[in-house]
Amino acid sequence: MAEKGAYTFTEIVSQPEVWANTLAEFQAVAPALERFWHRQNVQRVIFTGCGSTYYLSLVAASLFQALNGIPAEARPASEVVLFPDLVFVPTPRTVLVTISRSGETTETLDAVEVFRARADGPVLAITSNGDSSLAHKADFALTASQAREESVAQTRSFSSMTLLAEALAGFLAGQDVAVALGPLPAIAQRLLREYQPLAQTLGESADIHRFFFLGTGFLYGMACEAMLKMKEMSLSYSEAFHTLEFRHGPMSMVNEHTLMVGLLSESALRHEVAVLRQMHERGARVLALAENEDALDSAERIHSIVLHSGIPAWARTVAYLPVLHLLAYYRALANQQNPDRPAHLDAVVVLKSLLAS
Ligand code: F1P
Repeated sequence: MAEKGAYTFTEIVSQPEVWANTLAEFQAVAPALERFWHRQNVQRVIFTGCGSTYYLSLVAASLFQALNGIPAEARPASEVVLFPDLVFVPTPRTVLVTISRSGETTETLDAVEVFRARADGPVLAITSNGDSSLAHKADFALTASQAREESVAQTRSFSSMTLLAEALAGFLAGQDVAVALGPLPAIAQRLLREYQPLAQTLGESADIHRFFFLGTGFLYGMACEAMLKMKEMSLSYSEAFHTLEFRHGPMSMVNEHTLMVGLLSESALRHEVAVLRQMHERGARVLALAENEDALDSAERIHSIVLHSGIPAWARTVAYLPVLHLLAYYRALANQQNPDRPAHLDAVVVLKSLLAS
């Protein structure tokens, strides 16, 4: 039997290589994607998935709308299925972008059926399983085939599918994807090497009992995914919030056994830093991830991860994640959990169809 967490660790540290392969896979289908998309006259985009891939949908929808100026939103697949009247309106030509590592999650497959019955538009899949039911049902599939995993919790599959969502949004907006996203594998490689000791130290800190992950804009969905990784792998108390929402109630949970993880943007930086400082004054430890080091001073209980990506904000979204994967991995080991096989969790949720009578 493999050593506890061996698959997860390998999958986390292989992200730079897998991202490079994923970008090449995207470039190979980009001309066909362009032909497919421009036949559609798209007026609205709905991104959907479950669990991690719902959080990915949040990231993807915000990036897509920001870059393309086309209304885009994220919905959990179960909500698409159970409350279609709250999702669909008859007029605008809509694309459903379904995201799933396995391509076999029942609710996501059901969402495709509901969409086909309700809306007149195509389905695009983002998946790491190009041979899945979802990929076969879709009108077009973007795959990250090198990102498949042995572990239950998604790490490199999530980040590689995020890369595909970034590439989709950037490419359709006329950006040069190779220029914008090409540096990401090297950036991830450097961050994993440079910050592995910090992730280990914080992950193993027995005095931290509560983890809060905060993000704004594109980074809110990433904060949610970092929260879920911590929860799934290590069974720790872990929550995610829009950064400024944290003051509106959740901050009552802050004490000296809290780690506040702030995924800092550039455009809202001073407001986000103000929240972290306030929680620091209440005794919390802080881990701030920012593009540049001038974001925070180095007070004793403040740790920072500096991205130095040099790429646009939308493109660097995925770069926040790999070190946070390591944080969850080390915390899981410290909590005597096996991150490869988290307790109470299946790699894919297969149910009787929600549409069955
Ligand atoms: C989605 C998902 C995961 C979660 C768990 C069950 O799977 O909800 O996010 O961690 O493992 O499945 P998928 O549709 O992306 O394959």
